[in-house]
Amino acid sequence: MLGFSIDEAVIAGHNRAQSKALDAGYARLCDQLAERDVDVAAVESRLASLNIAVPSWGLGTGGTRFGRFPGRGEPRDVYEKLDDCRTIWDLGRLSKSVSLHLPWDEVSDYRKLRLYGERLGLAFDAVNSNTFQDQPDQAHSYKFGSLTSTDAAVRRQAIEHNLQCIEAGVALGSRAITVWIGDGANFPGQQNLSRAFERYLDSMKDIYKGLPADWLLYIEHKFFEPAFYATVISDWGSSYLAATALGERAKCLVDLGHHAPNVNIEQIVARLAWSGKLGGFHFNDSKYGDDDLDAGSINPFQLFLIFNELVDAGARLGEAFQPAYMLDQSHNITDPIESLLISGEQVARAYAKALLIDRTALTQAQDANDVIAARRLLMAAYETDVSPLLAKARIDKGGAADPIAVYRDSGYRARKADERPVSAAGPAVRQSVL
Ligand code: AFD
Ligand code: MN
Ligand code: MN
Repeated sequence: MLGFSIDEAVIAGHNRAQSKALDAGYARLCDQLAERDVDVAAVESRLASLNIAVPSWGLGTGGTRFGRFPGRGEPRDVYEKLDDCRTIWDLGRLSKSVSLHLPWDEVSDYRKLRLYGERLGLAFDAVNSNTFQDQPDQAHSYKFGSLTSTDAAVRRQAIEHNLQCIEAGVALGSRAITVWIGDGANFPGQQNLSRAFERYLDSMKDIYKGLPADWLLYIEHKFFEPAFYATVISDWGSSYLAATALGERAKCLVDLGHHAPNVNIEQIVARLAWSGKLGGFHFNDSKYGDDDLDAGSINPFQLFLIFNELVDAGARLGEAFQPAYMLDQSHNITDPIESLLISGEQVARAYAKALLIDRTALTQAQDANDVIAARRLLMAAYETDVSPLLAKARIDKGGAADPIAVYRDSGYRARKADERPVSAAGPAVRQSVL
């Protein structure tokens, strides 16, 4: 594995060619920020420690229920996915960890996989379980639900799968499991809404018992699909109730695509942060539903407003507040590596802008009910072009000034197309994205 990779010297060469323009842009921005009394060094140190995990399932071309249009040179197994993660890390320096999905990434030896990841300088983020699809060798079907099934044997099978995910995660050095289920009802009357939730809690209690002491369990809610009438864990309220019933180490995970259009997601973030139950994010963007488009591609302002809440909560709650950041996207018509690079940068951009907000002045404006002043303070931060800060953060960590340009010039994908001839079975990809 690994094969072709982009040489450090190539990245350094690209950076050198742009260094004069970059330095000038950076100096201009620093002058501007100094006038606004922004502590640039503090912003830089926060940016330097940002990590946004890559979803293993986002490294192959995604699809919809209508079809999939695979690209050339896609990773064919989890090892090749790690090779691509390493490339994303080399260029963007924002995503040092990868979030695996079982059984899509199943291997016989997780310790060997861990060593391989470590050799590439990568770490393993939360493991994701999958009880929303049947696997060829499984005894019971999830057609009518998994953790909430009316059949105890089905529930037991789904619980065991989650416990096996934890076991694999322990071998990988992961510290969390994310549970998203597709369980629910398509028709009114199909399911007793209260009893389904009770069965969910019973099953999750068994999973929670199997959680190592230093692990977190993330509960991911989603308002619809594949269940179209009622999803068991449909919203942050259900997620919060479940996380509270389970205990301290159960937290809520917010996937940006899992809300009805127009829902005020930043307010949900504020509530969950306030209650101590905000576990983390799946970043993506959408226009209609769970579109799984690239983060920041449709509504970058919403992403900024979410980070405004996160920076605000971080200032109040201190070091203990460490939500996990992951991308969850389906790259149907773009090169996944390019989409993931751009998405990571969009998340970092939203964060950097939120760090520029003058919080003392904002609090004063809010307390004085000075609506326009408060808005202007937010806009002053949002309208600042932080590109020079982002580029500097990347370069300081050894990344590329312009990751996409280096990636394209390197011919990486064409080289991988030669190294990874497509087999008849094709790569494991996510199967159902609307
Ligand atoms: C599905 C869900 C959810 C989840 C992902 C991985 O909608 O976003 O995080 O699969 O299990 O698309
Ligand atoms: Mn998700
Ligand atoms: Mn989703």
